[in-house]
This record gives sequence, structure tokens and C-alpha cells, in this order.
Amino acid sequence: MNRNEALQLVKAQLTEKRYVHTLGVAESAVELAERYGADIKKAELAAIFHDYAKFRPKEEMKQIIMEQNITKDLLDYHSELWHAPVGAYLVEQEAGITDQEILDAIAYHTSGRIGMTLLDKIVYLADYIEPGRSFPGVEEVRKLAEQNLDAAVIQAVRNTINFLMMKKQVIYPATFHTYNDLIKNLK
Ligand code: DGI
Ligand code: FE
Ligand code: FE
Ligand code: FE
Repeated sequence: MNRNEALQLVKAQLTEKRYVHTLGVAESAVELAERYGADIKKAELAAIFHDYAKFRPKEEMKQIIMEQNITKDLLDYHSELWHAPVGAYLVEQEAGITDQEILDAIAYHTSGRIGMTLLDKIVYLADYIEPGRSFPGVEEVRKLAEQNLDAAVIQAVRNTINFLMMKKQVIYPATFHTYNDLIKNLK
């Protein structure tokens, strides 16, 4: 699948605003892949498809989580987390993407996971620092992303946890596991 085919498929799933975000994530993912030596085409495709399921009805996402090989504990946490693994499933079903590295990077772009791959980290970080993002702390993460990929991902996870804490939201355990795993392995 080439870039234009992927963009066409994704555009039909998203609002204009979310599509512009997606273009930004693709641009940032390609930059990070170049800098850190990842497969540029895979990074770009994973980024293009990362929010594929963002606007699927909650009931449809819930059904897919119940029926497919997706961790059921997600159903006990915020529905904002669901579009990532459901997206990976739908991208395989509807767009015919079979590359497991790409599908995993999509599945884990919201929570991260223990043992994140280079591609997982690139998509996670690109989602956070793409040019359209303007929340507090993003500039610091952009700078870190030029120096140290893991340090940048850690700071993005830390900011996300802090933000959720401040909003008095429930935090999905995998988000903490991602943070701890990266911190333990930071050199
Ligand atoms: O889809 P995006 O908006 O581009 O970004 P995303 O998929 O990284 O995050 C979607 C939302 O999920 C965002 O508002 C933050 C939220 N989120 C991330 N981790 C957690 C979480 N929400 C809860 N409740 N718990 C988490 O651990
Ligand atoms: Fe997302
Ligand atoms: Fe994210
Ligand atoms: Fe996104």
C-alpha cells in the first residue's frame, strides 16, 4: 500500500481536523524514523492509520473488543483508549494491512506497552509532538525527541499521566507500566 492509497482510506474515516492531525503525525513519524533508523515506509503507514477507528461508534468498538483477540480489561477503562487496538484490527480487516509491526504500533499508540518497539515509540511520540499539537510541555518533548528517543517518550507519558491526574481521571494500568518499563531501561 502506498502513501496516497492509505491517505485516501483514512480520510474517509476522519473529520477534517483529525485528518490534518494525521498528516502531522505522518510527517513527524518520518522525521523520527530517519533520525533513529527505523523503516520509514512502515513508520509512515502506521502513522497514517493510527487514528483510523477514532470515530467508530462506542458500541461497535465494544463489540470488536469482546469478539476479537483484544485485552478485555480495556472495557473497564475510558473508551478513549479503545480506538487504538480496535483501529489495528480494522486496518487489517478493511485496509488489508498485515504487517504485525505496523498493527502493533497502531494498537499501542495510546497506552504504550511494556517492551515498546522502535516503531511503537516513533508512532507514540509522533502523535504527541506533531506540528498541530500545542499543549503545555510539548516543546520540551520536541527538543528531547531530537536527542534521545526514550527520554522523549518518557516525558510524553509523564505529561499524559500528570494531565489525567489533574483531570481526576482513571489511569489505565498499561500507561503506568509503559512509564515504569521505559524508566527502568533508560540509560
Ligand atoms: O487519538 P489522539 O487524540 O490523537 O491521542 P491518543 O490516542 O494518544 O489519546 C487519546 C486520549 O486518550 C487522550 O485524550 C488521552 C487519553 N488517554 C491516554 N492514556 C490514558 C488516557 N485516558 C485514560 N483515562 N487513561 C489512560 O491511561
Ligand atoms: Fe489516537
Ligand atoms: Fe498518543
Ligand atoms: Fe492521534
